[in-house]
Amino acid sequence: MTDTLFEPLTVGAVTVPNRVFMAPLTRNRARAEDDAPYDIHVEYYRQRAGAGLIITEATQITPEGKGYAWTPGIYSDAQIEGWGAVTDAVHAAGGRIALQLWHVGRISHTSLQPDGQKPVAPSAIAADAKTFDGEGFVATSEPRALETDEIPRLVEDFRRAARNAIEAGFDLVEVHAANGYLIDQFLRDGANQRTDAYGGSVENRVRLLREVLAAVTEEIGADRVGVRLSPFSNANAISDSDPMATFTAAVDVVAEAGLAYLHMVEGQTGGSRELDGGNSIDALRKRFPGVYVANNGYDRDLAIETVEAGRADAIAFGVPFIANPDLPTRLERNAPMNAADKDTFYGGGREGYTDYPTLAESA
Ligand code: 8OZ
Repeated sequence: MTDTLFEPLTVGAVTVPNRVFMAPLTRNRARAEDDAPYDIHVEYYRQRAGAGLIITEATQITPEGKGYAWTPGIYSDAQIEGWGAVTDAVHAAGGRIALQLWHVGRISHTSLQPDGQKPVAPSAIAADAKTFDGEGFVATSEPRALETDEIPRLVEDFRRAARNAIEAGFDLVEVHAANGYLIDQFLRDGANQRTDAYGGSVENRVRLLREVLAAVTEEIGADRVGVRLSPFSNANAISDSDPMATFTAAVDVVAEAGLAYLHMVEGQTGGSRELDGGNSIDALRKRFPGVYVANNGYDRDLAIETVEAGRADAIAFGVPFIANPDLPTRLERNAPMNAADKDTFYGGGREGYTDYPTLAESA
């Protein structure tokens, strides 16, 4: 008998051959002059085409959505062309790939923003967080609060990016609403102190998420759209006085939008899976009737058991996929894993990126 983890699954418009997904992973290797992916990205993603679904690294929808050095975009012709070479290579290797649409909001630095402007956010409250500006780690800049009449433009930026992703050949897009970036900043009262229709009540704080999902699904079809949430993570110093209430409403918005999948970071991003009393991933997950993708700290046993028990439909692996391009094969065979080298996670070229061997190459 095969474990369900290694069996096919339909995710909206695509059917995938296994439930071992590649989680979105920021690697800071885009071409410096135009934030476009190029040859090394083509090779990196092609090597990982055995994933049930690849979800790309977070990709800024506009220059203003950028918060770190050397992250890729999806707003220029050169970027669409670069990503087109990536999707062609993944498809030729038999894979499927989603683009993660990203706006960092206040997690940025003026030196990374167009004309050195302040980053934008729901409120003019700096995050107690750091970013990487290409030379070192720097405190994130104090943002300016978006005017109410700027929000339609922001929603249109997400819509256009989704359209660009389809033009570049992506099978799906994933809206990044996790880890303390712009949409998460609107969701949570620690970052959102607005007094207009986008702040205050939970109903108002989920409004941006609802409008972004409406625009993106209208543009490319709900069966090509997923979303990532991190309800109980404090990544990038995000906070909320009642995350269970906030994310109950947020998941209801995702369910109403009829998305292809819901992807959640369970616990602290890249950290503990423990939740405070009263918080429950399971209770949130049950409110969404579609495909549920679980992430954070899964090993082989927990992944097999979780999917077998029906607690998740697929598992997204991050760090293990950095070091093991053929991760689904290794998991299925219970084969040894390559160790990941943290020193080459962010920035650089092929080293620590495209040089991890497959099982066959190691033999
Ligand atoms: C690591 C470094 C920079 C950004 C996230 C996009 O946490 C990221 C990210 C991760 O979602």
